[in-house]
This record gives sequence, structure tokens and C-alpha cells, in this order.
Amino acid sequence: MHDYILLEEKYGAHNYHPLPVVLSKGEGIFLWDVEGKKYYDFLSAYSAVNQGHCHPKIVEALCEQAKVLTLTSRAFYNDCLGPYEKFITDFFGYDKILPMNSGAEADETALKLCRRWAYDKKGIKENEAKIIVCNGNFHGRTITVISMSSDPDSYKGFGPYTPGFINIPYNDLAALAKALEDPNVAGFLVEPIQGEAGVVVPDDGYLSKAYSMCKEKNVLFIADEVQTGLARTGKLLACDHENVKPDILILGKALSGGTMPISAVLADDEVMLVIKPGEHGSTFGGNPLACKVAVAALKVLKEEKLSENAERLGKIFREEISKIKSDMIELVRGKGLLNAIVIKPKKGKDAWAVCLKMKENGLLAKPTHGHIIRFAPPLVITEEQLKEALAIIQKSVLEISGELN
Ligand code: IF1
Repeated sequence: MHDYILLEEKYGAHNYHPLPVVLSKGEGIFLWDVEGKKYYDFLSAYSAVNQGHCHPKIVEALCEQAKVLTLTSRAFYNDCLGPYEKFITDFFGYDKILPMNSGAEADETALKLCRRWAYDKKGIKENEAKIIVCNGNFHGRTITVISMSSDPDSYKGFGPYTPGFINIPYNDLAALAKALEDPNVAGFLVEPIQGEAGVVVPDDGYLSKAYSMCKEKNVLFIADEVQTGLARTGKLLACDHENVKPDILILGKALSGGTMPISAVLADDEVMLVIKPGEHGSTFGGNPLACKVAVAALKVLKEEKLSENAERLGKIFREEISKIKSDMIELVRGKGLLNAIVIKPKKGKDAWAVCLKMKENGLLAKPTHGHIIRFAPPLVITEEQLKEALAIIQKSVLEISGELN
């Protein structure tokens, strides 16, 4: 175990600080380390494995297509892309898709689409378009994306930054109204729930009101559903909770069920067709392998009713966590199976210590911002398994806080 950690330490960039566990196998909601110890996975690779680790139908699609054709580039047509594009646009109800790979790339794509739409359709003077973003956002790691960030860990020391963004507080409609007064505003980019910020759920009605305010000003409502989408919050999309259909929808992570980087931007013709041949793309975007995998991954969400499961079990999770009597648990929040608890440190023990204890007890989760623990198991978890996991969480918190006698 130690050897693998030392190898990463010596030969890998130090851009992460992982929990000291070395994993070598995954199946459904479980992970195993190199010593054969089994864990509940309560991170789901940051919601990329909503369908569970190594889902047989997704892996089969991957393996079958890998034997036939993996990549052609977009210089030529292939026999997987068109059928995938039809499938996913029907699935989400949009005219068009633009396929990419990582979430950050899909966010970048949405920003480019929005800017071009601003100049070609809205009539904003070239180079003057602005996009409203929220404090506490997380959209990835590229220079333009970190230019929108309000978190110094993300942006500090990486300037100069891309201009053209207006930062406003999240969940603040008055601030949005004020920012929308600027006639050069072309879009509003928002996470329906802020993941990295610590699973920050906005007030009911925030998204739908924000959407109608954008419509009033002819501003594109752009939803980053990379983390919240694909059944995670109890609906196919988190925006579905408020019946909002974003003008631009950004998907990633679970679009591949965690097998490879697949992301997508969906929009109707009025927006999508502003980008012309040669103006955007990617070597791997829309490759045959990805197309087959994404179709399989989306089918699993529906076939296994993962939204419904997330909705039902999410409620149980929050109810049961609230019952844990510990002064270290300040609050629990979330939607569906995207939840977090806020930890009040006690005698020098913080969220990291709780995560180490949970690891010891057979459950993996990751702290964020020092005092928050995100809980996001694969959505194929059953009620019985959830209860077992809850018992581990309870035991671990009480052991750390010294409340277990
Ligand atoms: C890391 C958090 C999760 C995202 C949203 C775009 C992207 C992400 C809403 C970019 C990525 C990640 C990346 C991961 C940590 C992680 C994360 F802790 F930062 F908040 F999921 F909870 N939009 N989220 O959440 O997607 O380019 O990475 O494919 O290690 O940076 P990507």
C-alpha cells in the first residue's frame, strides 16, 4: 500500500492530497483496496459513477466498441456519432449536442457559444459580452474557468485572467437583477446546486426565477449540471426540480458512468448553430467509443430508475443523519443523493479525522474546505446498504468526537 503512495509522491505532481487508501477494484457501490479491504464508496468519483463502478452494461458497450473502432477524429463521419446525437437530444429534449470530453471543456464550450450568440444574435458589440457567474462556483481548472472562480485556491497565482465575467453572490436574486441591468450581459452560468462549495442548495424558486429574469433580458440561462445532472439529485437534471429548461445545458462525469471522460453541451438551433465548421472542436470529442458508452450510461439511468432511487434514499439519508446525536455534526444538507454534513471541529479533530475514521470503518468520503464532508454514493445503492453505511458514518463520528462509550 505504502509503495504506491510513495510512487505518486515521487513521480506525480503534487496537485492532490488524497486520503491514504490505494484502490484496485470497484463493483457497484463498493471499492476494494490493494489489501482486499472492502469499502462503501460515498464519493462516486465526484459523481462520475452514478451508475456504480464497472456497470456491466456500460463496460460491455465499452469493450465491444473498443474492438471495432475507437477514434476517427471529426475529419470524417463515423457510424456511432449520429445515432448518439439523436439519442441524447431526444433524451434531454434539445435540437443539438456538441460532444466534448472533460467537464471544464464543456463549460468552455458553453462560454464560447454564449459569446458568439451575443455577437451574432443579440447584437452586442464584439469583445464586449459579459457573462454573470456566482461566487463559490466550480466549473473546472482551465485558465478561463478559473477566471470565474472566487476561490483563491483555484485562481491565485495563475493570472492574468480572462475578462468578461461578473461575479455575484449565489442564491441572490436581487444581485442577479442588478447585474442583468448591464445590456452587454449575454449569459448567466450557474450550478443548480454548488458542489465544490460544499453542496450549497439554493432556495426553492431560485432557479426558476433566475431563469425568467434572464428571459426578460434576452440573456442565456446556462446550467452546469456536470455534477448535479444525470439522476444525482433525484431528477434527471437538478433543473427539473423547478421545471427549468436551460438554454445551454452542460453535462459530464456520469455521462460515461466513470469509464472515460465524456462531456456534452446541449442547446437548440438558435444557439448551437452560431458556431460554424472550424470554429470549435476536439480530437476526441464525439469519438465512437464515447458515443457507445454514453448511450449505455444514459440507458442505465432510466432502466434502473436511478433518479427515483436517489430521491427516495436521499430523504432517508438526511433524516437518519439528523438523528445522530453528536455536537460535531452542525447540519446536513443536500438533494437526492448529493449531500454534505458540516462538521464542527472538536478537540483538534476535524472533517479529515472523521474521513480517516470512516475509512478505517469501511466507508470512503472526502472532506472539502476543511469542515464539510460530501456524501454521494453511486445511485444503485439499496436502502439496506444505505442503512449499513449510515451506521458506519454514525459510529465514526461518535468515535472521533469521543461520544461513543
Ligand atoms: C477535481 C469538486 C466535485 C464540476 C462542475 C465542471 C467540472 C466539475 C459543476 C469540471 C468538476 C470536480 C473535479 C474534481 C473535483 C470535483 C469536485 F470537489 F471540486 F467540487 F465534483 F465535487 N463543473 N468537479 O463539479 O469537470 O473538467 O473535472 O471533468 O479533482 O478537480 P472536469
